[in-house]
Amino acid sequence: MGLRLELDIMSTNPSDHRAQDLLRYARSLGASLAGIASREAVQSSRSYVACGLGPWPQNARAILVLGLAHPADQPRLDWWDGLQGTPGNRTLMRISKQIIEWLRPELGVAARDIPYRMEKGGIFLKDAAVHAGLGVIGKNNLLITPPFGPRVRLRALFLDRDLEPARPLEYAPCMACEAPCIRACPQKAFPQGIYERSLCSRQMDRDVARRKPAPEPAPGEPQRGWIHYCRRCELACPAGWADRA
Ligand code: B12
Ligand code: SF4
Ligand code: SF4
Repeated sequence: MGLRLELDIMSTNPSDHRAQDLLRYARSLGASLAGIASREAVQSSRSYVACGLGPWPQNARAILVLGLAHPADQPRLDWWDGLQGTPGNRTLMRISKQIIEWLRPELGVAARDIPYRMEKGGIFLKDAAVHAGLGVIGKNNLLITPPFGPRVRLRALFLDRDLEPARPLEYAPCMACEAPCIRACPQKAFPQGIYERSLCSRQMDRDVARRKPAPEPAPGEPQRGWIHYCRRCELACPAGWADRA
C-alpha cells in the first residue's frame, strides 16, 4: 500500500502506474529482472534490421521481458534435457503463465507468452531486453546486466497495451575490460573480436554429443542424458557481482 502511494506521487501517467505494478508483480513471482519495451523499439533493433521481421500478432503493443539469474554455482538451471528445455526456462515459463492469469483481471491487459525459438514465432530476446532496460550487449555477444552480468536467461510476453517502456541503460562494462570472455572460447569464435555463430555452433554440437547422465533427477525431470551447453564466454565475464556474493 505504502509503495503504491509512493508511485502515485512519483507519476501521474496511468500507463506508468500499470507498468510499475506489473514489474513489481513479476519480481514477486521470482523474476530476477523485468522490464517493458515498446513494439516499435524492438522491431527497429539491430537483429530485426539484420534478419528481417517474423510475423507478430497485430495487437502486440509492448513486450514484457523477464530475466532469471543463472549463477555460476547453480549450473543445473542451464542444463538441457533435450525435450523440455532447462529447469531455468521452466521457471520462467511458470512465471509467464502466472503473469498472464493475473494481468487481465488486475490491470485489464491481455498477454501472450512468446515461444523461445525463432522458428516457432519467438523474438530476439537480447534486443528486446536491451530496449526493456535490462542490460547492454557485451563483447561476448550476450546481454550483460548490472546485477548479474551475462548470467541471466530470458523470456518475454506480448502485451496488448502500450505500457510505459524503459529507457536503454547507460552502462559500458566492456569499455575498460580486457575481454577474458573472448580468450575463454574453446572454438575461437570471435575472430577479429566479432562473434561467429558457425564456430560457436561447432561447440554446441560437441556438447550435444557428450550428453551427461542426470544426477538425482528432481521429481518430474527426465532421466535421460542432459546437455551441458558451453558457457565459457559467459562465466569468464567479471561484470555483475550480485550472484557471486
Ligand atoms: C539460436 C540461438 C543460439 C544459437 C546461435 C546463436 C547466435 N547468437 O546466433 C547457438 C546454439 C549457437 C547459441 C549459443 C549460445 N546461446 Co543462444 N540463443 C539462440 C536464440 C534461440 C536465438 C538467437 C538468434 O538467433 N539471434 C540472431 C543472431 C543473428 O543475432 P546474434 O548473434 O544474437 O547477434 C545480435 C545481437 O548481438 C544484436 N546486437 C549487437 N549489438 C547490439 C546493440 C544493441 C543496442 C541491440 C539492441 C542489439 C545488439 O545484434 C546482433 C545481430 O543481429 C536465443 C533466444 C531468443 N529467442 O532470442 C538464445 C540466447 C541468445 N542464447 C543464450 C545463451 C545463454 C547461449 C549460450 C551461452 C549457450 C547456453 N549455454 O545457453 C551460447 C552463447 C553464444 C554467444 N556468445 O552469443 C541466451 C542469452 C542470454 C544472455 N545473457 O544474453 C538466449 C537469449 C536464450 C536464453 N535462454 O535466455 N544460441
Ligand atoms: S568479459 Fe569484459 S569484454 Fe567480455 S563481455 Fe564481460 S565485460 Fe565485456
Ligand atoms: S558459448 Fe562457448 S563456444 Fe560459443 S562463443 Fe561462448 S565460449 Fe565460444
